[in-house]
Amino acid sequence: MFNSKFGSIPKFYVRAPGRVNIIGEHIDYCGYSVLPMAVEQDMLIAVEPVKTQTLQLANTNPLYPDFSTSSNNIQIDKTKPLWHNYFLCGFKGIQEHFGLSNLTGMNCLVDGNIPPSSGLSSSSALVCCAGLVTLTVLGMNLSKVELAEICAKSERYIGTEGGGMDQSISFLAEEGTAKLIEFSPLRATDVKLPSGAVFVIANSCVEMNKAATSHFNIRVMECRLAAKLLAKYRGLQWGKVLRLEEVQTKLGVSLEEMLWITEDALHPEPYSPEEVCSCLGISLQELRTQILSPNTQDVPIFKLYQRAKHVYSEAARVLQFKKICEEAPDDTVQLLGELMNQSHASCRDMYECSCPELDQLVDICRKFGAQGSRLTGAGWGGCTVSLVPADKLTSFLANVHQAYYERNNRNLTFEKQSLFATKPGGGALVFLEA
Ligand code: ADP
Ligand code: NG1
Repeated sequence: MFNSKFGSIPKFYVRAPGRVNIIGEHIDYCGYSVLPMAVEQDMLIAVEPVKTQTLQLANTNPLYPDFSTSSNNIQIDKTKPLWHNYFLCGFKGIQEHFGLSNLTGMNCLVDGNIPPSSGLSSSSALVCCAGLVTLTVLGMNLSKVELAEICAKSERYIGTEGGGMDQSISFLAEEGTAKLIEFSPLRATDVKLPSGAVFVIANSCVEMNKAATSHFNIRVMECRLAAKLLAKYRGLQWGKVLRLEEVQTKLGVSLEEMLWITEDALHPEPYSPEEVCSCLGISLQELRTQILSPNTQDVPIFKLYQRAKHVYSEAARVLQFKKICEEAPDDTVQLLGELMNQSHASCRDMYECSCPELDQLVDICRKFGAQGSRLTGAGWGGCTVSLVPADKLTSFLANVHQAYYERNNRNLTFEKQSLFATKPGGGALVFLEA
């Protein structure tokens, strides 16, 4: 296909994987550690550097049209998350990091098999792959941590205010191990998953594009406002506080204590923008221009209590999960499953990022033998991840297939990618011709 598109052959190839987040949902952008692993599905780009300053992109999937632009005038339209804009995020991130305005051009053919908008990070895999393509074309070097940080920052050009989990695991993943990803500074530690159980991904077949809706950014802003209100309540300098983790660190208290402080400081009834302004002593104009993102300017209510409760409890569950993996007691699988179930309940009830199909799928997975099952990724659709004892895997797959996919006549063309067991895969790579 590369040959028929560009009349030449690629000089090198780059791959970057998607991921499944085992536990720790919607807490990376609050500063808290998460526990993902890379999946086998990835973004693969065939590349030929060219002498002109033209960037030409093509895709093996006809859903994604060809695109061409000058490599020294990169424009990313935040209002339309078209596929090529994700590539441009990675490209621009590297360009800016090295302060380059004149980049050589390239021909690229993209091929991806991560189900899009399904919580397995297809978007970040594309951004990371494009970043590594650009670095390779330039003949420059960066560490994996630097690449992850650059791509986490540059993916925000698409308009979503994400944390760094997806880009970090795409670069730092290693085959055979999940990773605890910690931030500020970014680092990844191996987490040995229990033997005797398998992680199974099931796609609800409901797609939710983060950049095309405001669901995701509203949650980020609710957490930001909760952090400011909590900081002000405890007499901290709240002006520069952006993340819930900063409040905990500044107060020097445990996550459990943060849950108590949340009970005291915030009320369960939703906050209007006017109430937020009066709590912080700022004007509506200041709230909009100095705190909220462009696509959350007109949000009528903010649920600060519920979001903070989810974040602090989920952050604690991640640490418990890692500890159980390390200590491996006899009932490891059961304990991990319970934490995954608690995580789903909190995502559904406190963070409101589930949907009826995900809740149904999680129930079906538990009914057919999963010790734990939860939504993974941003939610509002997309995939679940379930922890299934290895000896139940075959019957689990058959029963879930029948109960969710056959019975509901779900998108069968997607069937192969909809329900599968997965194990920790490796991170991004460059393949050069020998
Ligand atoms: P995810 O949770 O998978 O990251 P997003 O909604 O954030 O989902 O991003 C999905 C977007 O990523 C798609 O709408 C598309 O623009 C882009 N994308 C995903 N897979 C591919 C692919 N194979 N080729 C090109 N673009 C892709
Ligand atoms: P996905 O599942 O790829 O939409 C998003 C964010 C993550 C994280 C999760 C929720 C981006 C690129 N990704 O992931 O940082 O916040 O939601 O845990 O914004």
